[in-house]
Amino acid sequence: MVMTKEEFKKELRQRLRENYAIEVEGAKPPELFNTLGALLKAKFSEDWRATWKDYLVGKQKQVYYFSIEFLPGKMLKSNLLNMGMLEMVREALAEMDIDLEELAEVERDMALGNGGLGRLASCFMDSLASCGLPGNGNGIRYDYGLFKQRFVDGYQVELPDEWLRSGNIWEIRRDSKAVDVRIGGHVYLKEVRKGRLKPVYENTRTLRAVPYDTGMVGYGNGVVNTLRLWSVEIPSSEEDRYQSIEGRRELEDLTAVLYPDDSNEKGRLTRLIQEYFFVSAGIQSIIRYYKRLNQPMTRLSEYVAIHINDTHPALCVPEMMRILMDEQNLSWKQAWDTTVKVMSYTNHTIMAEALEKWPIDLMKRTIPRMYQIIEEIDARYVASMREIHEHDLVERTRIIKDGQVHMAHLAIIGSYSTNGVAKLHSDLLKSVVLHDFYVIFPDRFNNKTNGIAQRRWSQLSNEPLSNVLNEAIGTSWRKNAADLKLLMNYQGDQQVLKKLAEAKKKNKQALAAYIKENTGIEVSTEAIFDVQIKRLHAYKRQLLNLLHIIKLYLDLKDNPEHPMQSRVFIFGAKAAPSYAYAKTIIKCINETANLINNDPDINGRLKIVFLPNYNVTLAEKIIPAADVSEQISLASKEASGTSNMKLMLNGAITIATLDGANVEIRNAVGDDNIFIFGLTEKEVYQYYENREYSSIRLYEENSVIQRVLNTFIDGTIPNILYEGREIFDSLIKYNDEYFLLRDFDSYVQAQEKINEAYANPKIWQKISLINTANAGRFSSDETVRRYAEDIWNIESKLSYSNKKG
Ligand code: 26W
Repeated sequence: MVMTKEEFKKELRQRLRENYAIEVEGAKPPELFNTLGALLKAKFSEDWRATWKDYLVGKQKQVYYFSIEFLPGKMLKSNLLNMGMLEMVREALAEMDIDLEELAEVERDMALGNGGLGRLASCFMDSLASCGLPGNGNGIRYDYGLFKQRFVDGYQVELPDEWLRSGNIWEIRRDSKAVDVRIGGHVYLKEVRKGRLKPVYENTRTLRAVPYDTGMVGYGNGVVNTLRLWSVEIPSSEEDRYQSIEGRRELEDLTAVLYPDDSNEKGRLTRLIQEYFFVSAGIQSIIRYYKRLNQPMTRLSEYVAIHINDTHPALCVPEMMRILMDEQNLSWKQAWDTTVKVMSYTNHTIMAEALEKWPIDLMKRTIPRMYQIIEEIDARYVASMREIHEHDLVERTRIIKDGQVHMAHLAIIGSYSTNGVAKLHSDLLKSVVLHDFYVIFPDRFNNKTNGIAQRRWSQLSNEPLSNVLNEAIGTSWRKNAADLKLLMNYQGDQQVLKKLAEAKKKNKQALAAYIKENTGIEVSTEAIFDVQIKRLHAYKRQLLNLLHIIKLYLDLKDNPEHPMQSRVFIFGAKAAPSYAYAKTIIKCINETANLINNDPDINGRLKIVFLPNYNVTLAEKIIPAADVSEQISLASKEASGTSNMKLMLNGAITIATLDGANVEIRNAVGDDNIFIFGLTEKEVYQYYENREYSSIRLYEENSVIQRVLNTFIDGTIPNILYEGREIFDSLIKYNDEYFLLRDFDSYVQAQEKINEAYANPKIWQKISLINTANAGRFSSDETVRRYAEDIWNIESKLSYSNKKG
């Protein structure tokens, strides 16, 4: 596949002439980017077709990863890296006075997700292809991605992300693969022959689902899998029904926008239609493909695995039942046994408000056939379980209750595997959140700790570090992240430690330049770059981070001579537009930043930088420059976290509660190489048990907390008259739901330990090395291999073809 520099230059010139009638000398970044993209797509399409053919001819079992969110970010450099062309193309372009980085800037972030769940899905797509595993993504092609964030007077303002305005070079529209999805209307069952009921639909609406395929290129292995994203259109059969523009827009708007909530289900009609739309389209296209294998439908699970990424695609269960019964004439039992053997489900959050529960009437009105089947699943579940389990347990676990359809219950009952995304989270699912289901289906519960695509999060975003690693331990880590462990042999090697420090400095200088350019704020690279990057949510406790900063500020105001390690606190965080409290915290952080950044007494020793529009590409700029990784959620609340793994891989040192995957990061590096503080999840649950948490008492007993909190209402922090009161009341009047005041002191102490460690570069750099060295286990290559082995029972193309011989 790989071409020589000369061949590349020749083809690029040729394509520019053909597509734009221009010479390379006259070409601008947008034309160059599109031409380069088209050239690469043409190159990997050979492998794409071959991969698809091998899977078909080999009748190889494939997994279909259903996710309502995917967050690939930019793909140019990732495709170049995985095609083994990055260095060659960078040089070839340079020889034509073109800077590859400039072209990469042109590409719009593909931000079809909110945060952790969506990015994990994209890391998995990269790892499945790079491990040669037959894995496909199935989702929605939103016209508008996650909103763009701007700060106006410190407030978050949302702007539409029209990412498709200048087209998307990576996708292929597949008209021939379009399918119809039926919604609305009424459905009743008519006996067509003895004992065989068939649904009859009346005044339904038909949506045309058109797939757009994007190649998921594996790392240096010639494997190219498919990410299929569906877009809605008016079916030609119903053209006359949509004569008015608004009528047409109303339909086309169904998949226009990504819902920007990442932890609060809204129960909106359009969201429900979105969930059914990509599920039905996806399963129809899978069954169409499966028919080409000429195998009985009852053996579907031997060739197809469907993964339900959180509850958003849980309608996969009743939709598979509909197709197997209504279209493939299987009996209920045959259909059910087949469906359960095909489906597996991952839970990504324990937050009650995030668990989807759809009102019965909304579902009945919108997807009547689905509701009919869910009702039958629920009835048969209750009937079968009543024989073996006590009544209340069955009632608590049934799917339909108190007027709502509990989507998590549907996903668990309708699949053979339910996993959490970190050990602690999976244990909490079994012991607390889904304990009733664990009692009923103990064998279905398992853990699959999250991972990250180390190629993007080190090789692509941190070349200074990657070069030091290549020099010290060779390049095997690029293919096999576990080899990062070889770096442990250099924890005492001053040369390597020095080079690692220089790489970090280089990245800090690059970020400092970006901060200056985009915010006007001057930051010193001598300071600790302390980073908290994740969605804004009360349980993630960005507010606790702010309370600590205010404490440091007051200390310096009290005693400007006070020897303090200078720090730059870097925040990146979007708040769901309807999440008022989160937006209040953003305002308070920005106003505190104005106060501290411009206070002559502080004189630059403390800086707060809230970078707007945090997304994948900004993460790639911030993470390599980070010294400290803030993972400070209240124990038990963060299912896993993945920024913690990315920051660790890039040599940042973690200050963390024992929550989510932080526990496994601590196990990996040892207590000397991480700064742990705060309540454990057991202690948190104890407070829930004995209902003894009293923030007012903590406030009254702790003068430091008093001074810090009073800055929110005594005018010390300007321009937050309402917001300051809201924050103060949330902590004192409403008893501090996420125990910030309880963890404050130990957090401050852990931060002081960080100052001490940072004051000794040798110790600091050694700890940083140990974190990078032990980050290999958090590669998503590892994670998907475990899913493949333990859940999906799929094997890599390589091992499969060897076996088939
Ligand atoms: C219905 C609204 C909604 C939308 C998205 C509810 C919940 C979600 C996601 C499940 C939230 C999410 O992204 N969860 C994060 O998933 C990551 C990947 O597993 C974990 O690392 C994070 O801890 C978890 O918060």
